[in-house]
Amino acid sequence: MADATQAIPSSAEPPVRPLEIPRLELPRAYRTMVLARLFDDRCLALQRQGRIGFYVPMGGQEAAQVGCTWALDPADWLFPAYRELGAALVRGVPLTLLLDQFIGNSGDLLKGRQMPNHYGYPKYRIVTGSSPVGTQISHAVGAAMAAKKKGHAIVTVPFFGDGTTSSNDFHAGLNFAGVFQAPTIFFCQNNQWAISLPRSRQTRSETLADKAVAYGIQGVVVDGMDVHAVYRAVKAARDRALRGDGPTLIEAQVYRFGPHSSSDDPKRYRPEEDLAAWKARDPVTALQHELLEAGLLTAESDAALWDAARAEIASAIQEAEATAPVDPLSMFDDVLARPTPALEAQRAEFATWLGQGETRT
Ligand SMILES: Cc1ncc(C[n+]2csc(CCOP(=O)(O)OP(=O)(O)O)c2C)c(N)n1
Ligand SMILES: [Mg+2]
Repeated sequence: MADATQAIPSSAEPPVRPLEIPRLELPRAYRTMVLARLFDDRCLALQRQGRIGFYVPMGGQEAAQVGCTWALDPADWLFPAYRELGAALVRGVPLTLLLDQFIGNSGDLLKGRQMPNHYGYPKYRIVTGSSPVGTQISHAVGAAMAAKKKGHAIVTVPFFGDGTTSSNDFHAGLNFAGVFQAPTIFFCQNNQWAISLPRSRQTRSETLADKAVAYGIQGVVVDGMDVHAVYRAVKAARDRALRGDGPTLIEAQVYRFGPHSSSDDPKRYRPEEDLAAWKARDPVTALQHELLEAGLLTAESDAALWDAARAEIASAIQEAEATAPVDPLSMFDDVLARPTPALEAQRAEFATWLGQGETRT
C-alpha cells in the first residue's frame, strides 16, 4: 500500500476564496433558510394530519446547515444523518422530490423502501441518510480516501449530532481520518439533545470539539446560530483539507427547536426556559434583521419572499400528493440480477393477490 500519509497531488488547486459569504449571495442564503423553516414546519404538520408517516424536524439548525453547505463546492459529497433539510435545499433538491420520499410514492427514487427523511440523491452528491447513528462518518472517511487517491480535489462532509460523538463510528472514522489525513470535515451539530438525553449526560468533555485532540486533528467550536461563523469555519476547514493538512471536527452549537422526531414530545423532558432562551437567538430572524439593516432586504421584499416560499411549498405538496403510489410489485425488483424461480413464483402469487382487489382477505 502506498504511503497514504503523503499528500496526493490533486487534479486542481483549491480556489482561494474569501472567508465571508459574498454580499450578493446573502439574500439567496436567507431565502434558503426561510424555505427550510417553512417547509420543515409544514412537513411536521403533514405528519400530524396523517399525510406522511414520520418526520424529523430541523428548526433551529438552519444557519448551521445552510452556512456549512454554502461554504462547500457542489462536487463535495454530503453524508447526512436524518435532519439535514437545509443542506439538501442548498444543493437544490426540489421540494417535490423530497416529499415524494417522505410519502414514499412512485416519484421516490428509493421506491418507498427507506424511512422518511432518509433520502439520497447522487445527482446532488447526497448519500442516503443514515439511521444507525454514526455510520455515515466512516462512510464519509472512506469516500474521502478514495477521492484523495484519485486526485479529486473534493472533501466529504458527514453531518451528525452531539449524541453521535459517543458512537463507535465516530471513533473509527475520526481515528482513521487522523492517521491517513482524509479530506473530511466532520460537521457536528450540537443541538444539545440526543432524543431525551441532554448534552451534559453525553460526555464529560468540555466541548465536543475537544474530542479532536485525541485523534490529532483540528477541532473548532462555532456559533451555529450565526450563518457567517459557520461559513467561515467550514471554508477554512475545506481549504485546510485540500491543502493536505488533514480533517477538521467542527462543533456547531445550536438548539433543536422542535421534537426529536414526530414520535416524541420534548415537553416531557426539556425545560421550556432553555427553548425560549435559544429561540431569542433564532438564526432566521437574526439574518433577517441583518439584511434589513444592510439594505439587502426591505419589509416588502421580505414579505414577498416568505409568500413565494409558501406558494412553492403548497404547489410541491399538491404535486407530490397527486403522484401515484409505489407499485407494490416493485419490491421484487433490484435485489437479484436474475430472480430465482421461487421469487418469480412469489411475485406471480402476489400479483394475483393484488389483482383480487376488494375481495382479497
Ligand atoms: C446505533 C444507534 N443507537 C441508537 C439509535 C437511536 N437513536 C436515533 S437518533 C438518536 C439520537 C442521536 O442524537 P444526536 O447524535 O445528538 O443527533 P440529533 O438527533 O440530536 O440530531 C438515537 C440514540 C440509533 N439510531 N442508532
Ligand atoms: Mg443532538
